[in-house]
Amino acid sequence: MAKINDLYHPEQVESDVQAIWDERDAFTVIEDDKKDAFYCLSMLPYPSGSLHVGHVRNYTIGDVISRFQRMQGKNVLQPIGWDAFGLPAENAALKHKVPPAKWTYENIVHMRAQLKRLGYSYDWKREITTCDPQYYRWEQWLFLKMYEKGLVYKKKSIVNWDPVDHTVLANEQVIDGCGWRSGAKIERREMPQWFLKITDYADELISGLDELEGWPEQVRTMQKNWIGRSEGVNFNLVIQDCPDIALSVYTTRIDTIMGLCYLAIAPEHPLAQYAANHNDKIKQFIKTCKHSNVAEADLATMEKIGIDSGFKAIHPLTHEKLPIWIANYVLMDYGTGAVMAVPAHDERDFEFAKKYHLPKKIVISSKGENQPDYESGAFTEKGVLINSNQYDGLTSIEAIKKIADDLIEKNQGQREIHYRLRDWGVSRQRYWGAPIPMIECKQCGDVPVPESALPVILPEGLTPEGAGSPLNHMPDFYEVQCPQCHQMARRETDTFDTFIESSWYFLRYTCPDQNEAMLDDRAQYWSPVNQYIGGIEHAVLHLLYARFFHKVIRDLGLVQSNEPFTRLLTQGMVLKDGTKMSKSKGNTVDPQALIEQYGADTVRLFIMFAAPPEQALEWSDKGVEGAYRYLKRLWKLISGFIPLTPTDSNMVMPLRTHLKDSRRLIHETIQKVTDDLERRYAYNTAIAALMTLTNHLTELDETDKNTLIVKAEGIEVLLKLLSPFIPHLTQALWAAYGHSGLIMDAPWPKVDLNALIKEELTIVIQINGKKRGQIDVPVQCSEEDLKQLALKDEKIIPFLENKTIKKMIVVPSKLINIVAC
Ligand code: ANZ
Ligand code: ZN
Repeated sequence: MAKINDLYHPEQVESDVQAIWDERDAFTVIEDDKKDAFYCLSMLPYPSGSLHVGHVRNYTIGDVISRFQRMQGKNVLQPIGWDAFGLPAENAALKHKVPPAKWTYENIVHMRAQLKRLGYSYDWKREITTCDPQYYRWEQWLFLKMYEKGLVYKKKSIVNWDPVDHTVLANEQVIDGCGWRSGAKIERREMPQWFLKITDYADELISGLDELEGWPEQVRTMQKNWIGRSEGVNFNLVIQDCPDIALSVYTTRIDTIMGLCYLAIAPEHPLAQYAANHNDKIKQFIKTCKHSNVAEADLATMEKIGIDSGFKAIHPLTHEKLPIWIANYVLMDYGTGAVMAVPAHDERDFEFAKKYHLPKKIVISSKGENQPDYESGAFTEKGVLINSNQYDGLTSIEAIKKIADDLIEKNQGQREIHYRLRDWGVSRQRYWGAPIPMIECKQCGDVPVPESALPVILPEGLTPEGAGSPLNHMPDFYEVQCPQCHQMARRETDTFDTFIESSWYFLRYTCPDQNEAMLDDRAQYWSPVNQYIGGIEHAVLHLLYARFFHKVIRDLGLVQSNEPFTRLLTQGMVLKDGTKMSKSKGNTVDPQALIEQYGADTVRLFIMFAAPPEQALEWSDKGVEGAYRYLKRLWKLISGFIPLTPTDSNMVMPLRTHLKDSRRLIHETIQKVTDDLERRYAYNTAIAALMTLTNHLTELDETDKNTLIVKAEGIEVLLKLLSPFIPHLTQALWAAYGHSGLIMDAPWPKVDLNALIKEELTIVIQINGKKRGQIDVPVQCSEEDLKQLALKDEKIIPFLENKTIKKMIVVPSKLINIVAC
């Protein structure tokens, strides 16, 4: 047996153990059909400079799961990489005048070292950096495949334009309607951009959610709401004196059609544009709308403004003439860009009608009563139709069907399904992203870059200076020959949204060295990811885009599964003094300093012990110290114990009761910890149970043979069960006990069911319902024996003096109640 220092020196222990892992290449994993694959993935970090506590939490959870599964005999893949494109690198470039590439790569070097210091069991041979052309060439390739399949199109769409800096801004760069650097009022500008048809998959993205039983319900609901499927009716209206422009509206409440009082159209609607040509006031109004960038979420609360277009539409059923208003609360890219306004039954229409003194007509009543009073606001619920001629008396549900049927029969409308989900605009007018592999030719139009010319490499040495992407000032980049007609043409200088890189990286980890194809058979072996771990902030966009890409890649025949992530764990925030840690609040904790002070194992243990993974974790310096003190005690217990040789380990039977209790505790702990790790994600209670076992084993200090044997068993179990949490300490002591293999490759302990059997039970004795004592009895003790034992108990006898026993009630294994008076 190697000599063990009886004091815990985490720095020494951790660097020694990490050297052993390196030497043995312990974290490299290869595909093996004889073993069950388990793919455990934590969301890849953005290389912002250094790890924050949230990262440490995310990655520790992932590492505990990976190590646990490995000890269960699974072939475990746990990779890591860098989400390396994005805006912060450009901002840093502006500030420090360094190219984004240099800043990014330097950050990666630092953060990689931090991850290694924490002892995470990543297969570093599979590391991915998304700004590496060998990575993004395959998403360019995928984009071309999607283009071939009709899943890509170009469309004019609105961007935030900074008129001073002459650049497009991301939404987060627009603060209170002004550019973050220039302070100039931001304009809405239309620019041609590339879109991916995620809406083609909208139905499957909803129905697939049912398959995802391993996801938090909350995340599934958020995705469902985001996709926002709605069923409604689209119908056409004739515009008086303007036969050339079509007006149709989309409504989910066709039952309110008799309450239609005016029409509202988006400022970008062709009719609004037409009206503007003849009217300066309207022109001016549309210009004002351009300045306010409306997100869909703000529609309800924004100030609603509008102007009468002067045109009138004919009601399809009553043939009444209705005014057509241009209104900022109608979105051009939802439905038809026009709304049938029903002020009595829609909040937005109500507010607008009130402001502009437009009429309202009540057509739905809650119980079929005649003149309900909806003065205070709109009545938006469904009910019974009134004031609706032949439809009076129908319920909303009946009317929605009947009126739709009637309109369809008269060829005036049709049923439609709409989604709130928009197609995914992937063009970014930014430098630090993957180039979009397209060329614009004056003769041929948009021409895809031929596959053989991939990757389109982003020049790395540039430093953006604020006035738009430097690619636009680089003819070497954008001047190219058209692949079709060989005339000079212009390469696309927009880059991909960085959500693209994170939409498929989990598949590329399975075969990162494959240079002939995007994916190979290994993707089939590993995917889908068995366990995905990351922040709730990615509940909608990242997870939705990744699901979309996975389905597209499936349809290309490259994987077979329908969904990318079988189980999902969303870890909670890390708080300090009850608020979210943030640089601006100055309440951050630097994990690096803690690792230097206490070692990686202490930090890992504290994080897993302080809270269940899905809940918020309140940071506590005292808690960190507590974890450290526990590890010192653990070290002392184990290093001070001399393990037995195998020939020595036969117990002398029978075992005394208290040693049976010890064995029972050991095996109950295995059972509890296994269940906590496998099913419940309850790492904190698993650690609490292991601390209890540690205390128990510390108190077991006799030196007779049986005690030593039981203690040896307990210590081995303790080391193994703790090893996913504190891999360094446990490996060091494992080796010191003479094991040549790694503890991470040791099999997870098995529960000895015999050890769980309780031989004695503690039974509470009550007299007239009050607890008066307790006795230990053999498990097989009969009811009759139990009654006799209770009556003879020393504590009980005095209570029964001069009393007659009426009856005795036994609750098996728990208590006996003596009724006496
Ligand atoms: C008449 C009506 C009466 C409506 C009523 C609601 C309540 P979802 O369910 O999200 O699909 N709408 C349609 N197109 C719009 C656009 N481009 N911009 C803003 N609003 C638009 O919502 C469909 C409802 O949103 C439609 O049903 C329409 O208002 C409005 F008592 O039509 B409704
Ligand atoms: Zn051409």
